[in-house]
Amino acid sequence: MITGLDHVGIAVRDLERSLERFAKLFGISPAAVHRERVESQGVEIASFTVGNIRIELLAPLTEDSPVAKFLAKRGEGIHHLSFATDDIQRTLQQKAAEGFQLVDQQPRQGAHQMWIAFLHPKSTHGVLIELCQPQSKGNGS
Ligand code: CMX
Repeated sequence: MITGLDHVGIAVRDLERSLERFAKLFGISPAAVHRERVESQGVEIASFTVGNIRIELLAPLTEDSPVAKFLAKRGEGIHHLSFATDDIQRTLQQKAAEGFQLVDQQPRQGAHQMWIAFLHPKSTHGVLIELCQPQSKGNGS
């Protein structure tokens, strides 16, 4: 079951400059920013919380990563919406059975010690949807 919005992913070219800008906008202190490299996804992230929603800035680590392709094709902006699920494996199976196109057949390791898996934007009206589940709440299989 999908239980709520976990975070909004925003693709950026320059992580430092965009972080400075968004930190000013939302009044975020450097200590409240989580930084992480997710090599498997080819991204470096900076994330922070506004109210109860996490904002995740994503900058590409390599030129062939999905975020680099996105920036080249569409420019900076909202890259994905991530929704929390209490059982990511089951939710993936259910969404596939309902006709949604899976990017990931199996959950993968993402930032913040989460299992993550994507649904293709072609099957969700142009919005890249991520499902996520904390690794502490199950092994993703
Ligand atoms: N949102 C909406 N549409 C998107 C998109 C996005 N984030 N990324 C790509 N698209 C669209 C493209 O614009 C293109 O549309 P058109 O055919 O109309 O031009 C279409 O999807 C295909 O795009 P593509 O550039 O040819 O890219 P691919 O098919 O090779 O890959 C996708 C698209 C979604 C499968 C790939 O980006 C992917 O696997 N994404 C999931 C992984 C990911 O994004 N990781 C980074 C974040 C990691 C994290 O959060 O930790």
